[in-house]
Amino acid sequence: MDINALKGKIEQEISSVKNIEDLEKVRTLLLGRKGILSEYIDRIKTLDKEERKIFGREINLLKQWTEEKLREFKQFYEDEEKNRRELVTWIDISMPGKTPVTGKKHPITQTLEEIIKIFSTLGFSVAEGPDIESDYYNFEALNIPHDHPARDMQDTFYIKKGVVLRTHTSPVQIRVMESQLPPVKIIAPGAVYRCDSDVSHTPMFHQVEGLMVDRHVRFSDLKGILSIFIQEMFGSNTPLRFRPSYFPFTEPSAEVDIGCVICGGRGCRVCKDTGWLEILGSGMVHPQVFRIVGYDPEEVTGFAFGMGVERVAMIKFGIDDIRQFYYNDIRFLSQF
Ligand code: 2NM
Repeated sequence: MDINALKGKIEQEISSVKNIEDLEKVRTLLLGRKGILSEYIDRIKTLDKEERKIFGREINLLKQWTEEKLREFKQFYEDEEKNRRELVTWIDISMPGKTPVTGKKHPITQTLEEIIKIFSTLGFSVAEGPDIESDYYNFEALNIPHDHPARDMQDTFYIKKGVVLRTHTSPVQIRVMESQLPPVKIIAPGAVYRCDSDVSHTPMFHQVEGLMVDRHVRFSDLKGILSIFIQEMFGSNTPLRFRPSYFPFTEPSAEVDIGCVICGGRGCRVCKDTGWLEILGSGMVHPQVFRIVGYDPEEVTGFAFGMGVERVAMIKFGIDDIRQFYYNDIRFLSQF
């Protein structure tokens, strides 16, 4: 019996092991009941006494050596498997988390809410009314004459004779004045409709109008409230001016301009080289409007104003095409 040849064969088998499955196959092959070593052990019985003693010891040592080697290999593959598992499940707690994609409020909603917040702080409450209005509330009660261009089919969406989509939120204020006595201090935010469409007009847009009626309300109150609004909305260093204007429902009337936010007042395409941007219209409520709603113009006075929310948002965010707000392109909307 050639022990060295057997050892060579065992070493060769062990070195062919590549993984834990190979290892179990080789264990059976070498140490199994019908394995190579058993075969040799069985043959010891056939030897004479002296040889049996020598080979018995040699084979036994070889068996122990083989068991030890297979143990080492087993340990190696088990450690390797354990390391691999730890590698995949290891969590680096210093890694930044995955930020979930969240929706945002539409820039017009953001602007509208900011305007409402400022006037709420100044003591105005919010009033609302229907989008579909009668000719009476939209025009007649506002002292807008029958031949006024604003009533033209070209500007107003007529539902039928005497019924329109409101062209401003002023009818809300008429309804409030009809239903309650002064003092009144309200803003009327909401959608309005005009038959017009280009870079600065959409057929539906939003307005915030305001109204303050009480005894002794003066033009200086209008100036004070609107100056504070402009400073809150566009920054405390924003230049502003009150420019004489005309509306059928106010007398006197004034438009409020702010220094052009694009060119800083030097003159550019956006402000048409005037250095100023028109932000809102305003004035002292016309005595005729008060008579229509049943207020006594000898007892009370008031100021009113109105602004386009899209226009405010365009100036605040530097948008040059109003239609961008309504394409619903997420690449545009996600910037605000
Ligand atoms: C504006 C400009 C000036 C206005 C007037 C009234 C009411 F109902 F009191 F007569 N509401 N809103 C008004 C005044 C609106 O928008 C440019």
